[in-house]
Amino acid sequence: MSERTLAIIKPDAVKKNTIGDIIARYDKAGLRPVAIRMMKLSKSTAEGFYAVHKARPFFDSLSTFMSSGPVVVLVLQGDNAIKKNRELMGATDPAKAEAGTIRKAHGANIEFNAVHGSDSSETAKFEIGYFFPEMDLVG
Ligand code: IDP
Ligand code: MG
Repeated sequence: MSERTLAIIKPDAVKKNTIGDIIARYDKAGLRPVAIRMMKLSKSTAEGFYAVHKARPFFDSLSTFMSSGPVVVLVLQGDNAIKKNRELMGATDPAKAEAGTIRKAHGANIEFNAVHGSDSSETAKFEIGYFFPEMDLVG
């Protein structure tokens, strides 16, 4: 079933010039961008995006990291896009991520881990709406 997921190429990956490599991986996996936006998040925008984690000890550090430099926010569409993107990304901790995954290739540690991907259809809906009005989705 075709569905949409939200991906973010995080500030660490943008700084390392890996935008092209990461988007090529989406292309090869059949995940088609239907919206792309490059932006620098304010700290409060990052906090709102990660509100589900606000009780976690890493929340402040994560929000600071996510607002530390430009990011690329994408909506990807394809069959089983949510699960497929999670598989492409690999485990949250790059040290535990499988070979061939984005986080294995470009993540430095459990915080600076290169990419975000929605983890369910409910979070995908919230996350897509957080960055894009419906009219900006071209697919
Ligand atoms: P996910 O990105 O694989 O879905 P989540 O548990 O949703 O992982 O965490 C969101 C983000 O918070 C992670 O991608 C990572 O950047 C950061 N993070 C997760 N766990 C930790 C931690 O234990 N220490 C520091 N940062 C963390
Ligand atoms: Mg998550």
